Amino acid sequence: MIHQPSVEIVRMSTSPYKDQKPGTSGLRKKVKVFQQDNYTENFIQSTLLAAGNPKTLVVGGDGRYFSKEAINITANICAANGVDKMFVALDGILSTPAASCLIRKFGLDGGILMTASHNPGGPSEDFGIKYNSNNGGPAPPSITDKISTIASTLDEYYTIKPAIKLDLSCLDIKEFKVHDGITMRWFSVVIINPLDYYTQLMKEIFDFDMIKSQLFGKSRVTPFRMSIDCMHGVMGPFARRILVDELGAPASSVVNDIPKEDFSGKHPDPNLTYAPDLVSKLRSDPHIEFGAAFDGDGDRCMVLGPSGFFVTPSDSLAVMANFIDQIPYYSSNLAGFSRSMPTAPAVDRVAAAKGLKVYETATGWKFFGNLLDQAFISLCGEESFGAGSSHLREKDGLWTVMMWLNIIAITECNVKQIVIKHWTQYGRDYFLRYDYENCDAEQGERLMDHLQQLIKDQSIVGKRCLCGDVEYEVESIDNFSYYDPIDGSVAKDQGVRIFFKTGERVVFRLSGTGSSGATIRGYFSSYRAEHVIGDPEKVLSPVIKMGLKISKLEEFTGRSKPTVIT
Ligand code: VG1
Ligand code: CO
Repeated sequence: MIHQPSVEIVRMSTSPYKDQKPGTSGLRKKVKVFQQDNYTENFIQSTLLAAGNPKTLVVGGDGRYFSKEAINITANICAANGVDKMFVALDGILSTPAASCLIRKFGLDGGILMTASHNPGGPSEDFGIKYNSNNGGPAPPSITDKISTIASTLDEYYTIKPAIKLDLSCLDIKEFKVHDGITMRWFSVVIINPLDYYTQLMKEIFDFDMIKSQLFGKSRVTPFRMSIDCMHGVMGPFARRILVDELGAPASSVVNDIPKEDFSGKHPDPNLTYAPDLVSKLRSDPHIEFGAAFDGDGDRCMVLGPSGFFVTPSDSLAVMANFIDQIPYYSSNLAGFSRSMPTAPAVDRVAAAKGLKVYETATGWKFFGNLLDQAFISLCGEESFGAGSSHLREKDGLWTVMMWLNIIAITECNVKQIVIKHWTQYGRDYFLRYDYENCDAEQGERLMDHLQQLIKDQSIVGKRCLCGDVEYEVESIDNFSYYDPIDGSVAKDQGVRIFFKTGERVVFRLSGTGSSGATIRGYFSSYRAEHVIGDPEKVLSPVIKMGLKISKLEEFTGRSKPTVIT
């Protein structure tokens, strides 16, 4: 007979923390901050209250340090707060897209994800908690604002005694009798393997047999070689299952596939700076045709072609948009596309050619949720290595890989050929992002205040500046607001945009995913209908110079160089 332990609800007094304000994607702080007395308990209690006391949840995360403790804390608080059923991922390993998949598949009320995504992990690094709603997507600002409001005055939370300690290492169902002194209810915990459900979803979208035979079948003259770097994040088991077990790629195609609590001491951020091993592997072995790297929680993906040919995420989105109607899952009811404001508008050109609408949102996946739910869009993405579609409500790194493999299979071209052909047809949006990490919070504020002042007095509009032999004229400067066409909500001050008469654009905004200080992001773009083969640094050099001059970035930060260029 299964033992069904009895637990009792207890009320605990606590003191509020004033800093529990979710950023672009959840609450991210140093592990030590989450380890403070009741810090995690308070945040989970506030989240459950703000979310309207969900009854069914999925819980898991990117496997980083402190995840298991946080999952257990969450289980105890959920049991005491009226949750009936909690699905927990095996070993706590749940990619962000797989969480979205499970919420939608089982019709759950929401999900609690232990992730700080691309931020480093380990005892002295970052931890994070994010709430997803019943559509499978990140909670909208209406909920995240409520979480911080509740957290700022919270003086009690509810938990159970004796405390539950979950064994996450095997598939299991556990039922607990929860008493509050008067009544009794059941709380069940189901440990599941998310791989099965996610794989099934991928099979609904993609023709596995076709991709398998085109890329890994015997008819191919030279075997297709790829290298997929999981960066010791959550994606190892997912990539191995789908790419190796299902599609038949050689086992060596997937590397760094064991999830580690500290991502092996590295920064699980898939870009040219933080994934140098993959880049040099492709550069030194021209026979590897395709490369990809994921971030810690598996929603971001960097795509590389032969010899390390780099595909900007803005171009990757545009190429996927160009081919999406060749995939039956999408072609029958193709809707529009969407991109975050800082993302270069390459996808807009594809939409125009296909007669589809494009929506420009604020930064952060939560802004795509309504558009996807109302079927306004089929595909969306951000310049920060995230793309996704109507199949889920999160960006999805492995889906991005599958899209590219599908495009390679149907075109019989490599990544570089596909992208160059795209530029030849549509022109090229040269794009670079400069990140200035670890600035002081005041430095970031002073820069944004200065830009805000320029918006107020508008004196730079019409100003001309000679760079080399080209004269640039500022056409407009503003701070982007996103108006949600579905619920009418407005997200203000989402990034300062400076447009030039000749079409160039510079954007500055502060990151909302850091755990301390400030990261300033500068985004520079310029379109060329012709001259599509060129070095972005050279092409964008005048735009970057103007942007840095107008913003006085060096004066405010003392930085002459960014920490990361993507
Ligand atoms: C960054 C990216 C943004 C992305 C967010 C969450 O936000 O710019 O596009 O949605 O990270 O991605 P910010 O505010 O730091 O610029 V993830 O993969 O870290 O959840
Ligand atoms: Co992520």
